[in-house]
Amino acid sequence: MKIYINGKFYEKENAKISVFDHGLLYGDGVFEGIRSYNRRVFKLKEHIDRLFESSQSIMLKVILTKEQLIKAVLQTAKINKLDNAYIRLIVTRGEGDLGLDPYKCYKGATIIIIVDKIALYPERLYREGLSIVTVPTVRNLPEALNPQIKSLNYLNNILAKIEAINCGSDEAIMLDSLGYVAECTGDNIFVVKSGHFYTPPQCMGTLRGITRDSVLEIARKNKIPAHEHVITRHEVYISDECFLTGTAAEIIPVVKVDGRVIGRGKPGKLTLVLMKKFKQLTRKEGIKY
Ligand code: PXG
Repeated sequence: MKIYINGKFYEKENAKISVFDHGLLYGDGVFEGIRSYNRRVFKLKEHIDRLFESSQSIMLKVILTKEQLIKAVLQTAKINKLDNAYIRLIVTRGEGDLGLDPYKCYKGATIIIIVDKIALYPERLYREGLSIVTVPTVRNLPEALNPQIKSLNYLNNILAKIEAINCGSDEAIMLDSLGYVAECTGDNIFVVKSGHFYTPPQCMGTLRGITRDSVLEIARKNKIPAHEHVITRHEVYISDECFLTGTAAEIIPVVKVDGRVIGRGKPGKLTLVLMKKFKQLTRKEGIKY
């Protein structure tokens, strides 16, 4: 496996950056999780745009231009000879001293790690559906650390994941500070009611997921009404179907929430149609390498 760091490729055991990098010391940096299918990087431009939005918001200078970053990702995918891959693009604040001040940092690292697969959930759960729970840890407040910023600081999500696992559950629903459904620890959430899709609006403390956008795009094309709307736990409990979306997870059905069986307790019809359409989309779109 060849890992890209600042324009050079290293074997895994030699791929190292400084312990003084604020990405490590403070989670000060941004990242993207990207996938490739059949030698095409899916929604690469969208991921790069979001990375730049995250870095703009935290005043982090990305050394490469968007075009150079796209090239670097494609080159990393090509050099590693993987047809299907999970690509982690990371930009750190760089080396500083043992103080918060980001203006003292230099040598920000641009890192691209690529692996042949990522299994967020066991394969069985794509057929059977997830059982998820609402957890006490509230999603970061947009006015504190906006979930739109895909930063290296994922403790908020990790705490929620710990709570879910401690309850014997596969995944957590995180609420926003008002008590509305925000998102899961690494996925966006959708419910289906009477043939309509609903997902929380991005302003309510959710990441604007690229898979979420793909689902909204598929819904539009297939004339499935889809709404970005606040969702309460009650609305999740009484939904006909529920599913999660994310680059790593792709689209995964949910069949139980806080002990309530959703629909018939099996992956829903529209969810299954959507999973098929999403698969088709991933096989035909993307930038070739
Ligand atoms: N919400 C959060 C908090 C995320 O971290 C999503 C939603 C879905 O966004 P995309 O753009 O991927 O549809 C994410 C993305 C991991 C992992 O290692 C997590 C994500 C992506 C890639 C890997 O758990 N989360």
